[in-house]
Amino acid sequence: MTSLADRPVRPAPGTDQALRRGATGVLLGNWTGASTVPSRTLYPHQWSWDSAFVAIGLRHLSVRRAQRELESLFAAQWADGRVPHIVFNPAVPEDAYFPGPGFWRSSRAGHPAGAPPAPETSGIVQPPVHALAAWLVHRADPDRSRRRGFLARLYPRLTAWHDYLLTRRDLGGGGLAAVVHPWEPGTDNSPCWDRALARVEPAPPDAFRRADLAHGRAADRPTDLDYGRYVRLAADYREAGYDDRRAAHGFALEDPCFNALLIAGEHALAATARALGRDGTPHTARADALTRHLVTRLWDADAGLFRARDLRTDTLVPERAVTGLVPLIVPHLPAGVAAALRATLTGPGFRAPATGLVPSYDLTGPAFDPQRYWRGPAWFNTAWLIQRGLRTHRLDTDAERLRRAVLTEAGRTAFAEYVDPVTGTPRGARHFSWTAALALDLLCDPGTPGTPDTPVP
Ligand code: 9WN
Repeated sequence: MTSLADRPVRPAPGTDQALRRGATGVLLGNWTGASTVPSRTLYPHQWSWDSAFVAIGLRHLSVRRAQRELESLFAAQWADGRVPHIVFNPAVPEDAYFPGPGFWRSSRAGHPAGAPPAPETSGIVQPPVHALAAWLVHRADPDRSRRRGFLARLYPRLTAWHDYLLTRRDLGGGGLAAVVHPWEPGTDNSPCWDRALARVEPAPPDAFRRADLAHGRAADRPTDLDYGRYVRLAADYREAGYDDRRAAHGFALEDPCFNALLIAGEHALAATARALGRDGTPHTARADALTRHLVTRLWDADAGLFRARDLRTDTLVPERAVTGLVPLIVPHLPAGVAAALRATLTGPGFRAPATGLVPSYDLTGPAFDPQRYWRGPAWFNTAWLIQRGLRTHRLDTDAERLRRAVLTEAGRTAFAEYVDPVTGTPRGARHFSWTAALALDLLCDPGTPGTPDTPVP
């Protein structure tokens, strides 16, 4: 293991060697042998979009290990194409994380929907960052990737994953993928979900026991009432056999971040197909159609950002969140959209007093909370995505400012899970894997000024 830490990473000129060593140490410490836990304490299993972000950083340390990270996740893919949001490590005790494998019961309850007999997984999904991650891992060492047949093996799995989202999850019939649980967009406790969640009858408090409060401060984490609703939604889905055609889906929204990542993923699949000697145009066509639907259904020109659409009321949710800025990663936005997003990003709602990272929710919004999970704190993965988007649209000065903020804040906070945007205090877990991975990525791959940094070669 330690030999990896000693292996020379190709850092950009003038990089901070201590930061590099720190990030490497986090990724080595959180590696379990086949994948990386987000945090040894709070999240002791494998999470879906965490693994994709981790692979993007790991490729600078060990391409082989980055490949394994994604391969171990896709080994737990269901036959219907879904990639579960958690893959449980059987060696970890049931009570180390709630809800654990005993709650989800994927191998039995999910059997009709195509859950594998092993490993146990959750039944919901997370944002599709994987095709982009696989492409970036391939690009880190294309010869080695080809020798191992990495893309050739992953490509059918990635297309099945996107097919699932574009068919079973097009619950609004408008060509976008819907999320059916607040854990699916990855921004669990965002005020964007409040109204839809308020319609859900919470599970009684004595029906479950939270494990997160043993490791995280109650003021940082979701409330018990929200947890009761999370449990109810997940249990209802489980009772419907995780079958999207049977499930009532009391919570169904189209999230701009989730769908923007799907678009970036389709562009990455187009590049992947071409690298495999196949036709990339079906993926490009899909990406173009998705981009049109994203703009038609979720763009709010007056607010200068994308909003989530609640499919139960067929209305846009009024909340302004960082997820509405992430579509900057979409390469072909209509004229004026990227400039409007940049104006919102640098305006009073998202310019934080104590960090160069982007707050998860509008600083001036009614539900803003600087400490609580996705209701204000600034996260590193959204900053990474937005800096990539800024570069895609040749907004290099802003991109560089954000890249530097990721590096500074990752080092200053001991790779915190998130940061209070008002005081700069680190919050949540420390030695958090995607914070380390994405900082490492921006150290080693600062992007080329003036060049659109899209996944397409
Ligand atoms: C539920 C692992 C995950 C991230 C999510 C983040 C948090 C879990 C939790 O941790 O969610 O999936 O228990 O709160 O919100 O984005 O993937 O790091």
